[in-house]
Amino acid sequence: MKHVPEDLATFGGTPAFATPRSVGRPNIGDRAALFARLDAALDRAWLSNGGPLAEEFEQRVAAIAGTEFCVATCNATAGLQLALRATGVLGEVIVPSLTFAATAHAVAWLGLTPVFCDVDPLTGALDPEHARSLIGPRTSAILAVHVWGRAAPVPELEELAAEHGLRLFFDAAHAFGCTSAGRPIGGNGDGEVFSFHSTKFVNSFEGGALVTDDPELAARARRMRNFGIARAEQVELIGLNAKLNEAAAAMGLTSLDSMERFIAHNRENYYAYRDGLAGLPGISVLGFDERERNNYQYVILTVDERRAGLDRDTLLAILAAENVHGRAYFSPGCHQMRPYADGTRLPHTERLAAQVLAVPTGIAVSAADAAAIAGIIRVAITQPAAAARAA
Ligand code: T4K
Repeated sequence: MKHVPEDLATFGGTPAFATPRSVGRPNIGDRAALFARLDAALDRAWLSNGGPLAEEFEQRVAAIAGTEFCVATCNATAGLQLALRATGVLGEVIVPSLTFAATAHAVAWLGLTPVFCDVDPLTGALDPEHARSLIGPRTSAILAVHVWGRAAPVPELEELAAEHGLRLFFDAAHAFGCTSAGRPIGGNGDGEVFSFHSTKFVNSFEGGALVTDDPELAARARRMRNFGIARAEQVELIGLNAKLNEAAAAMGLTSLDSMERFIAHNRENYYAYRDGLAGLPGISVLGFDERERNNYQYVILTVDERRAGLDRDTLLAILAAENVHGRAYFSPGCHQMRPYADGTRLPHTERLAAQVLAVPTGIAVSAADAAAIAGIIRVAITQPAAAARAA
């Protein structure tokens, strides 16, 4: 346990952890169950193209999302592209800037124009009123994000989309297993897309899923996922190869088996951070609404330099010296990334992007680790000037 700044590794103290504690360390479920599924797939000699494991994965994801249809994909980026393309979206798509680049890239890669929207200054959720001001003659869709697993303002966005005849999608990459107003995230708007990337709390190595209650969208996306093939040798649509293979599905199913354990573990870590950081000036832990079901997979702090005496990047460096690898998720906002920067300014996004810090969680991090990491932050914030000089 660190008590005074001299204990910090930046001052030459011993690093708090001998091995790294990192954001995004994969949760790994029951290896025996995984290997049994892989064995069965090898015995069947059916490794991709709608195998039984991928189909079972789709059924289990749809049940959790509360949707009629699930189209599993090789990753969420492809899932977003299928959703947009299968519904014939053209022109401009309103997206938040405070998100991973994939949200904007999915739009731009299809030749559509992402129009960046500002966010709520506290929660980081897309601001429906700013979105309204961005709607023009070329706008055909809104792609909102349930950033860090907290729901976007679904009812306001549904109203806005209906008022202007826009398609509405949700990038739910972070929000698998969560609810919004008590309903599972999955069935909102025209469709929602989950990520099952290795860094997500339920992972399939790489993977994603488009979930929807719209039979036409599901059918078109399913064909487009497999080169637009309707039946053998009959290509009806321009498609891509976005299928989930059987090895990925085996991992996905094995992760689903342990999902409740992963959530309970993440929740404990979240409370260890929240308790350990309570009352620290300039440090806030983004809360979870306990009336909802949450997956607790991202523990997000904001570092207000004026009150904390340290900026986010200095704190990241202090933590790195202790073998604690946080991430600035998401910084900069997409509107300031090279492919998109055109001088647009989004004040709330820019402030949050400068302050956000994701701290390590997941099963590779114990609640005691989380408490120790909070302790490091407490020492750094208590003597900010000295810690900043050293970092
Ligand atoms: N929409 C949103 C809002 C998203 O956040 C994402 C992805 C997407 C869409 C697209 O989903 P996918 O198409 O990927 O399904 C990582 C992930 O690659 C990315 O999936 C994720 N969001 C994003 C938030 O994080 P990077 O570039 O930060 O990854 P990287 O390689 O720096 O690794 C992150 C951390 O995880 C490091 O501390 C290392 C650790 N790690 C990573 C991997 C892959 C491990 O310890 N083991 C591993 O196997 O993007």
